Order: sequence, then structure tokens, then C-alpha cells
Amino acid sequence: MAHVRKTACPLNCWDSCGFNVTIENDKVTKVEGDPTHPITLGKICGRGRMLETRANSSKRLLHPLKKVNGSFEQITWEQALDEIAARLQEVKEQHGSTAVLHSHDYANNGILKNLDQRFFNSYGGVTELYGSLCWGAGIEAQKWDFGEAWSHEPNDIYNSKNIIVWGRNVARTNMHFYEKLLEAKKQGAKLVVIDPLYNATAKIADEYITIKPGMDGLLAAGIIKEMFRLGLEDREFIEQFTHGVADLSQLLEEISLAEISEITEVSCEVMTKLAVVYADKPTATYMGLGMQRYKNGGNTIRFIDALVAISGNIGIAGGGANYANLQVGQSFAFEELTLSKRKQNHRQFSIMKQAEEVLAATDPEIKMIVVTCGNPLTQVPDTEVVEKAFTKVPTLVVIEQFMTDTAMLADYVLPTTTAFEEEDFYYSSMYHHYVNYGPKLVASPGETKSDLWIWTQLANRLGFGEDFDFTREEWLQMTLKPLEDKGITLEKLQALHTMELPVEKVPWSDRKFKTPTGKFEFTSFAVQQKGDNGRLTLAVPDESKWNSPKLAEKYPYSLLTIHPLRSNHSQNYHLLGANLKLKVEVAQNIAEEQGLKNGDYVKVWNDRGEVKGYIFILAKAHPNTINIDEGIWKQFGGSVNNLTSSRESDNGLGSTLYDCLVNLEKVN
Ligand SMILES: Nc1nc2c(c(=O)[nH]1)N[C@H]1C(S)=C(S)[C@@H](COP(=O)(O)OP(=O)(O)OC[C@H]3O[C@@H](n4cnc5c(=O)[nH]c(N)nc54)[C@H](O)[C@@H]3O)O[C@H]1N2
Ligand SMILES: Nc1nc2c(c(=O)[nH]1)N[C@H]1C(S)=C(S)[C@@H](COP(=O)(O)OP(=O)(O)OC[C@H]3O[C@@H](n4cnc5c(=O)[nH]c(N)nc54)[C@H](O)[C@@H]3O)O[C@H]1N2
Ligand code: SF4
Ligand SMILES: [Mo]
Repeated sequence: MAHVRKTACPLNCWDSCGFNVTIENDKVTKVEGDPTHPITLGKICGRGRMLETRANSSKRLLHPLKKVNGSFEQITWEQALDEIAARLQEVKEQHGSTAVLHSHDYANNGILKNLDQRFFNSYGGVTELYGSLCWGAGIEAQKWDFGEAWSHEPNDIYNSKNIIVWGRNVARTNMHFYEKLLEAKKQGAKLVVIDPLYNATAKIADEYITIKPGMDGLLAAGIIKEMFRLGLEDREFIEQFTHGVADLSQLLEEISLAEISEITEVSCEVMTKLAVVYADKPTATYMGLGMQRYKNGGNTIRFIDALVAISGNIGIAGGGANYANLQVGQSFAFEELTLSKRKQNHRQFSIMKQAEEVLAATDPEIKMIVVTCGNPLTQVPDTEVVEKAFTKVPTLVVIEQFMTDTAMLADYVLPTTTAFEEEDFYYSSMYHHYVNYGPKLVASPGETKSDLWIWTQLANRLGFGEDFDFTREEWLQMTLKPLEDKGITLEKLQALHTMELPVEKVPWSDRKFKTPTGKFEFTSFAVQQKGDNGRLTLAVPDESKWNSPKLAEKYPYSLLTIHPLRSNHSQNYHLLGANLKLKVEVAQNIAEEQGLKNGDYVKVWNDRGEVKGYIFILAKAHPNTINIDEGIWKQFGGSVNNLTSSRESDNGLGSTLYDCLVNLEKVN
């Protein structure tokens, strides 16, 4: 008999949806939205629905595998765990625990997925990754400016007079915000979209502004300049609650509006118009993550924050510099879960440069990599180097649901469960502030086991089993402990399925910022204390004609590799059917210059590598811009990261995935 149960989407996404899942004969047969979820209201996207296909796919990994003479052989869990534990012990004894690299990302938003950190801390401390391919530059930027990266609660959008969606592909990546934009427009709000690609959100905008990729910080500078010229700035806010405005004013003297217009490829009139929009409060700014994946990415987000501050749109209902909402994740007991103080040794590699660091490491060399919740072969920049590093390392263990490009290189592949097969709770620090409960719905197929089971088994073998001697219920209670006195307990969450977390709904309404000066900082005091100047700059991308004129002559086009519509990163390509064609989306002027038409087969290349695919002409994309969606597997023509650079953003914590010049030509 079919029955329906409530659970939640585990995917790394803005929305963290509530699900109604149909179960028949111990199998998930349908995934739909839960209409009672307060934010997601019964609507979900194709990626959510595809979780049923993923769970039931015949391509699921069902048994532990070991590579013997170049091909995979099925082995027992007993053998896999014994051998991996023995290897972990041996590496630690011979080279020290930091000879192990834990390479991971955040494919699953379940709180208990963080227990991988507990395992490696208890083991003694390994080489961990720092920074983020995803949003690292912007998070650090907001920490400098506000002390934290917090957003307004979703329904605050209805207080906005004007809404600026700045580099967020809302209709594709954040669908419930799109629904809210439609409603806010109905209630009279004006919508401006700033993006080099004329995306589905741009289509509903009152004003669409196209910009040269990576130049948004300068655009914000131009708007601020116009606000000052027209006397539109919020003097009271600036004087009472900010630090360093003199540095900003001085910087703006160094460049004229006409120069800004030339570099950003945005007209002066548009900047003047936006100055007026920002002054017509409340104006909300909703930033995406695309525009900070550049060398100047941190500075870009800081400049947009500065614009929001200059216009006095901080700490007021309907305003905000909305980028991330880290206060959501900060609600839980991470320290108890991860035991970060337990580690004796520690080394950090940048997530961007993990492959180069593996190849260069000497003290100690990396002898073993364990991959969890990530697919670095397709998702980490500069694939050629990633492949070299992951091939070279003596022991590679990948915990996976599918035989990804990364798993293909492994010595051991351990088959893991999907979210429907284990109990957890889910949240996202990107958008709304509700935590969703996810019960175990069906039996795990084949010999698949949860990540947690794997850590527990390995911990038992390595002599720190007591650190993992808890039931699921105890783990979940442990993480909710800080919320108990606010009335949020596991029993309640299990009964209600979703609960609102106690976060600031309009951050900074008390004007007390978490920076060293307690003010909003145009110039970062904390950074100055460390000996850097901490000021805003007029920076442009590394791979631009301004910074690298020779490179720009050889490679005239800006390549974006934005997130795919039907897949979360690399997760669905193998399930989308055999006729998958890599699409190279090009601006009209490129098609004209090169005499290309839709469907032409082309090569896109730079010094790092190449990708081949089929032309799709974008009528309204910014001139000289190309896009190839990310996540594409090797077998389908990927990875686009063959082309991207592993350089870090200005503040060291973000990627420069879109700071990428290429050339393109037709091939037969
Ligand atoms: N369908 C789908 N949804 C997803 C995901 C997915 O893989 N697929 N992934 C999830 C994850 S992990 C994340 S991080 C989020 C990301 O969510 P978004 O930030 O919305 O998406 P991205 O693809 O990272 O960024 C792309 C947007 O930034 C624009 N952009 C790129 N460069 C610039 C620039 O220099 N200036 C400006 N103004 N705009 C620029 C692109 O044209 C595009 O519209 O999406 C989440 N949602
Ligand atoms: N060129 C380019 N590259 C990018 C981006 C871009 O825009 N352009 N975006 C970047 C961004 S924003 C992000 S967030 C990263 C994402 O990078 P990743 O997180 O590495 O990408 P996914 O494709 O989601 O890969 C996750 C893998 O984890 C597996 N998995 C899912 N659930 C579980 C689980 O519970 N346990 C275990 N052990 N495994 C599981 C999935 O099967 C999948 O193979 O990619 C980055 N890379
Ligand atoms: S991927 Fe995002 S929008 Fe889609 S169902 Fe999951 S949480 Fe919702
Ligand atoms: Mo991401």
C-alpha cells in the first residue's frame, strides 16, 4: 500500500524544501512538495523530484569495491573496513596523521554529515581544506564589513519598495525566492536585475542591467559616486554607525564616472538611475554567488555592502545586503558534534588549490585521500592537475552513491545511503531559517551504509569507538541542545517536521555590528590590525584586458560556468538520458564575429585545457561572454573545470571559477 510521509530535501541549495514522499513496498516512488512547509509551500524543483530517480537508479553503487590491477572488484564490508583502518593506522604511524587529506564539499545538508570532521579529529587531525569554491570570498567580505554574513528573513521582501537582484540566478537556483519576487512585484515593488546573462529572472525585471563579468564592485563604486554627487547618501547612518568613510571618499576621487562606465560597460545614466533607486528606501539587495568567483570577488561584495550602507539600507525592514544567512547554521552545537579540540595535529590546504598542494606536499607527503560528499574531479578548478594529484596518491577512498569521475580513480569505493534511507535533519545557511526533519523512510538497498555507520566502524577498529557510541537520536539531540531552552527539541521537530529557528529577522536593526569597532566598516579594522590596509579598492578580474592585456588578446572571451538547471552540480548528468550534449552558450557578437550558428560544434580553450560542445546563441548576453554550465562529467564532454583556474580570490577564501578567459573556434 502506498503511503505518504513528510521529509526534506538534502541538496546543497538555497531553498531547503519540505517534501511529501510517496512510499510503496519499501521504495520511494514519488517526491513532491509539502504544502504545509511555511516557506516552500508545496513547490519543489526537478532536482528534488529527481532524488527518487537517484535513489532507485540501477547505477547506484551497492557494494564496497576495491581496485585490483586497474579494475574494481566487489569485496565485503569487513575486508574494506579492515584494510582502510589498517592503512589509516599505518599512515599515521609512518608519516603522521596529516599525511591523510580529507577532501570534501557539502553535497548533503544533513547535520550529521558533519560527523566526518569528528572522525578525523579523533583520529588525530588530518590535512583539512579551508575556504570555499562556492561562496568563500563573499562570506569573508561580509565578515569584514558587518562582522557576520546574515540575511533578512524571506518574507521581509514584502517590505521592500525596490529589489535589486544582483548576480543571483533566482528562477533557476532559488525558486521560492522567485515566487516571492512575483508576489512582491504584484504588491508594487520594482525589480532590478544586474547580470551579464539575460536569465529567467531578468525576464520579469522592471529593469535589466547587463554588465561586463567581474566588474560589479566598480559599478557599486559608480553608484556611490552618484549618490554623493546628488546628495542622496544617508548622512546620519554614515556618521553614527560606520567606520572609514573618508577612505572610501578618497578612493572614489581616483576614478571618474566615465572611466567606470568604460570598464564596467554600464552607461553613466544607469548608474545615476540606480543611485536614485538606492535612495528611494527601503531598497533590498539580494546578491548571488556568481560575481564573487573572481580574483576581485571579496572586494566586489564589500563594495556592494558599502553601497547598501551609504544609502542607509542596513538594519531596516525591506532593506539589507542579503548574501548568506550563516545564523541558521550557527544555531546548532557544532563543537559537540565535531570535537575540533580533539585533534593533535593539523594542516590546511586551500580547497581551490588542493591538487597542487597534494602534489607539492613534503612534510609529510599526502599518502591517503578520503573523499566525502564531493566530486572534486568535476567540481574543483583545473581538472588536469586534480586528476594528476588524485591519481598519484597511494590510497584514495571515495564514499559515494554513484561511480563519479572521482570514484573512478579510487582504490576503495564505499557505497553510501541517500537521504531517504537515514534519519537526519536538514537546513541551509543560504536563505530561510527553518530546520526540516527527515526520518528514515525506506531500507537501504544492497549493502549501502550511511556515512555515520562507516565512521563508527572505522572508529571501532582504530580504538576511538567510544567517540561514536551514540544512537541517531542521541546525536540529533546533541546538536539541538543549544535550542532546548527556546523550545526546539527533537521530539517537537519530529512531530512538526519543520521549525523556525530563533534568528535575527532583520539583522543589524540595533545598529550594533559584530566588527571590532562595533560599526559597519568601509575599511576593515580587523584587517588593519593584521597589517594589511583593509580598504576598498578599484579592483578588476585577474583575467581581463586591464590586468592581463596579452592574455586578453589571445583569449578574448569571458567564460562563465554557472549552475545547471536540471542537476545540482554533477549529480544528475548520468541520469538525464543518453543524448546529453554539452552546450556552449555564446553572446550574439561572438556568433557574428565567428560566423557561428546554433548547433555548430566548437572547441573552447585556454592555456589550462579545452572543452568541446555545441553552440547555442544567447540573444541578450553581455558581449564577449560565453557560458557552459558546470557539473558535466568527463564522459559527457566535461569537465568545464578543464578551463578554470585554481587561483584564490583577493581575501584567499574564495574561488576564481568565473575569472576565466578563453578562445573559441569551430571544429568538424
Ligand atoms: N538548478 C540548480 N540550483 C542550484 C544549484 C545547482 O547546481 N543547480 N546549486 C546550488 C548552490 S551550491 C549554489 S552555490 C547556488 C548558487 O546560486 P546562484 O548564485 O544563483 O548561481 P550561480 O550559478 O552560482 O551564479 C550565477 C549567476 O551569477 C551571474 N554572474 C556570473 N558572473 C557575474 C558577474 O560578474 N556579475 C554579475 N552581476 N553576475 C554574474 C550568472 O550569470 C548567473 O546568473 O545555487 C544553488 N542552487
Ligand atoms: N566551474 C565551476 N565549478 C564549480 C562551480 C561553478 O559554478 N563552476 N560551483 C562550485 C560550487 S558553488 C559548489 S557548492 C561545488 C559543489 O561541489 P560538489 O559538492 O563536489 O558537487 P556535487 O556534484 O554536488 O558532488 C557531490 C557528490 O557527493 C555525493 N553525495 C551526495 N550525498 C552524499 C552523502 O550523503 N554522502 C556522501 N559520502 N556522498 C554524497 C554525490 O553523489 C556527488 O557525487 O562545486 C563548485 N564547482
Ligand atoms: S534542490 Fe532546492 S529547490 Fe529543489 S527541491 Fe531541493 S531544496 Fe527545493
Ligand atoms: Mo555552492
